[in-house]
Amino acid sequence: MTNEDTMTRAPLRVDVISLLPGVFEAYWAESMLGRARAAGLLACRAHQVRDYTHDKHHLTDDYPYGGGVGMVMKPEPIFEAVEAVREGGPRELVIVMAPTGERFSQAMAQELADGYDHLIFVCGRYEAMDERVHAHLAGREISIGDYVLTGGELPALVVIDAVARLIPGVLGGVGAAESESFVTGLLEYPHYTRPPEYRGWAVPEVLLSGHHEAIRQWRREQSLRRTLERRPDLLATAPLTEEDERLLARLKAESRQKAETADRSAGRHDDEEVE
Ligand code: 4G1
Repeated sequence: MTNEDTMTRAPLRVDVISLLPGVFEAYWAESMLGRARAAGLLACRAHQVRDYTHDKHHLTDDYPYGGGVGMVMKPEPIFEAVEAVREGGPRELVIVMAPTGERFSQAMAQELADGYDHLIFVCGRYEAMDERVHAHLAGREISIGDYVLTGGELPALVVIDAVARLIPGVLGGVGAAESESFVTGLLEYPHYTRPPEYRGWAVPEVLLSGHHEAIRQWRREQSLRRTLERRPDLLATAPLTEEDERLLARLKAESRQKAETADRSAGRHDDEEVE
């Protein structure tokens, strides 16, 4: 038995500060996080930032100092909402979702799952949040990628989903976490289920053979082939066996040969470059 089988962890508490808390509640209610919540592994709550305003119009945004387009989220309701949910424990972290944050990754999801019992997410709307939120409230700033969005809600849901499924017991059963591409460091092999033929597209014969070693080899080759074609950058860090290295050398030689054959049929010779 391993430690992970016997050690229990504190349930993960997640609080979100947002102008659209209903978005979170809807997703949590429908997804498997609902079950994890019911099982007491996760305690998720979304809070309306507008509830922390004090003025009669419940204003959460204002004009930018210095002028310019768009509105800026006021700092006071955000600070007060975070202070209302904060307990101040050592395993608590305030995460501000922001396009200027660190790029989110599976490694970061693992760090958050392992390192904290209480995550507080702050989501922006409008053009931006007042800089004092970023400078003096954020324990960490995270971005899920470079594109323009209307708010930080979907990014926060992405991070919460990736972290929550790493909490032991949240995922329905074991195993899935093991073979995933981020664990092997390679892209995944293709998956098939019934029927064995659909619209003339057959499932690869080897998968129906019951020959476990042949299946393992086929899947590994598929993973390596796809990674070489689509994400060669991953090969620099993926843990590879000698068998993998031999297979990769063969696949690389194969693709070089293919390229040469294509060149010859296009009337090019040896080192000629293609525009
Ligand atoms: C400039 C994207 C602005 C967006 C440059 C990923 C995006 C939070 C994220 C924006 C947001 C780029 C994220 C932009 C996000 C204030 C409210 C910021 C929404 C806001 C590339 C709008 N990961 N975007 N600004 O989208 O919150 O976490």
